[in-house]
Amino acid sequence: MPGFTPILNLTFLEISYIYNLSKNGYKVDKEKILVTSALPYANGPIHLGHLSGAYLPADIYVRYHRSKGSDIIYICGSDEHGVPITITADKENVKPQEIIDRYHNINKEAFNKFGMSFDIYSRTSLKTHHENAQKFFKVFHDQDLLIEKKTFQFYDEKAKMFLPDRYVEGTCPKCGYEEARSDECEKCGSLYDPSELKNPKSKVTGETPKLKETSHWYFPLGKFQERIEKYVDQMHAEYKWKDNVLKYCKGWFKEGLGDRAITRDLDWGVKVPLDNAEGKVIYVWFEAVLGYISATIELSKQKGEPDFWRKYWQDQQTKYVAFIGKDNIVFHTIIFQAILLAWNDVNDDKFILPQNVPANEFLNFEGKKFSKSRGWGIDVIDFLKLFPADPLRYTLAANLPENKDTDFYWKEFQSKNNDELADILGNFINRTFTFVHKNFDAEVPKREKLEQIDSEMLELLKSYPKKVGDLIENYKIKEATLEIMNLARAANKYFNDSQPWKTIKNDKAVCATTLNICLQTIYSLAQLFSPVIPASSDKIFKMLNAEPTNWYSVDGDNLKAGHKLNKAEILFNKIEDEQIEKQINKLGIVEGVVEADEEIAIEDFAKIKLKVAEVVAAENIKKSEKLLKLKVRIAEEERQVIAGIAKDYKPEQLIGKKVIIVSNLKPAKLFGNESQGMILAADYGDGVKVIEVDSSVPTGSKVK
Ligand code: B3M
Ligand code: ZN
Repeated sequence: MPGFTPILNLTFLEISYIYNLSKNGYKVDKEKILVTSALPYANGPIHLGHLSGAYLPADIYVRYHRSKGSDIIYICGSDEHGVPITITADKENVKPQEIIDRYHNINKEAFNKFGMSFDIYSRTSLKTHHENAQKFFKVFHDQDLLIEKKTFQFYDEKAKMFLPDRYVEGTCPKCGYEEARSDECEKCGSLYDPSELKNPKSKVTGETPKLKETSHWYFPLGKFQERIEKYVDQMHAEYKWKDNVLKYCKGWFKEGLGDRAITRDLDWGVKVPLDNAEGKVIYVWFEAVLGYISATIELSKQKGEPDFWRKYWQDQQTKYVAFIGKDNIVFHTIIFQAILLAWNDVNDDKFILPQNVPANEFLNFEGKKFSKSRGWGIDVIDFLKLFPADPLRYTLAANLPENKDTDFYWKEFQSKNNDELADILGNFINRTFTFVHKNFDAEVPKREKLEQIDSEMLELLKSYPKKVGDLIENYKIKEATLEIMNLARAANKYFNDSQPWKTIKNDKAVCATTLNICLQTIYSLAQLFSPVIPASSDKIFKMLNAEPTNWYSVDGDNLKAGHKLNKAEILFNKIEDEQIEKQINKLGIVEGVVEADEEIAIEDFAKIKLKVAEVVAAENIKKSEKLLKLKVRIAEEERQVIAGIAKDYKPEQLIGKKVIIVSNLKPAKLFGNESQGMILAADYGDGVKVIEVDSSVPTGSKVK
């Protein structure tokens, strides 16, 4: 097992390499760190849930470490093999290559726009990766580690093919879940032999598949169990693994690790590098984890430094952190370890193992799971066409599913942007800049005399880098984010309590001190927020006309008196209710698909009285862009209805139309006008259309 014990006999050079001294004398570790995020399948666009799981927390961690001066590389890329890809290709009737090219590019762009700072975003279809994965396979095969076994596997007679796991669905032999995969149950997490699956059905033809003989190579995971258990215990003892991750591993150990097939009968993937292996590829998970190494080798090639990757993967001083979502735990805590241990057993160039695997739980969307087919959720690439990345980064970071599943709500996104980024952070920066530009000629005023309130604020600033840094290093990134915003809150309070608008008149020295400290605080906020909202942080530095420094040199004394500031810029634009409502209304709408709704009884429906009405008058409502005031006639009766359709109709377009009204709705007041009913309209996300009734139907007719 590779050790993580520190080397004690260091030369002076090594010491200066490992430590660099920050400005204020803090000794800062110059750690060497390798970070990976799970390689997303290139079979569809990533959505917000992916970001919260394995990407944003890793990016914040990496950006923090760069700012601290750590020697860190961050590796990711597309996972381009396996059945998820071929299923998508089959559905669209195109070649897998077309699918991976499309989604690799879309996801790469989405990550880029989101501000992910990978050192490389590679892909497993590259030759570098195929060669690397085959090398591992070949070494294991040549060492007689792999076991060739004849097995029975599902075969679809009609499609004339062996069916990979995900092409077969049936009932889980352990828990009875009816949509279980051929060898793995999503519901209870158990793995079993495909022959144990009940009521199997082929997903290709819908037929019942037959078990047919084939042969595969198996990796003896069991041989490594003892060592992996010890490793997990040791890592947990030293680095405190997360409970969810630990629990998951223990469950696997209890079941006992057995032999796992690491080849498949498929033609899309990394070919098994043996003569007698026509039509067989390496199991996607076996090669995907090796994709992290391949991507780093690819990066080395790009740098023209072929051995660069070894400086991280094969230096026992490197700390390796693998960020993933909870559905990928076993592959990163057990299977990858076994592969690396098996390699290390027979080779001199030994790999390090992950020091931590901080898996996150899931992010849901407005109370439900993300589902493309039900139109529930939003892809990153689409989101970033509507709103900038930083408000999304901040909202997700403040709500990371670190210990339990969390939800993204559109309304919460709006309030995080408007009430926190704009009203707390943006406002503090804005009022400080306005004041300094007006009263101190856009220069950092001199700190002259410190009152208690000033010393306290400076103490707070000094304490922050370590406070936030410790949280990030312990993977408490959500808490770190909340703490940074707390500093902005404290800053506003400091501004208010110091009352510079008064002191400017009666004690200019005190006022100068206040504003000096406010500007130092802005500097601190720019640096502390830089991992979370990097683009905004850049803007703030630009406004300050200053450069970032080492994380641990941020101490309330970063701007010299007399330093000239630039003009203030708008950092965060407010998000209007309508922008949010439009998105909420789009949820659940999929063209060509009927959304599955909750059922109600006929009696429930009967409570709603619908009648035909004619619009006899219509006018705009002052100060409202959305509402129209209508007069409608229902038989002999006339009513006033306020309808939210002003964006789609001019008042005169409605007069004379026969519409449907909910006639027994409790009256409500909107913008001071009573509404005595509701007009039915179809909402298609980008607008509404009122439902019209044929003009021959008399008003007052019931709609049933
Ligand atoms: N592609 C699963 C996923 O995208 C898988 C991760 C591979 S990490 C080596 O969730
Ligand atoms: Zn099950």
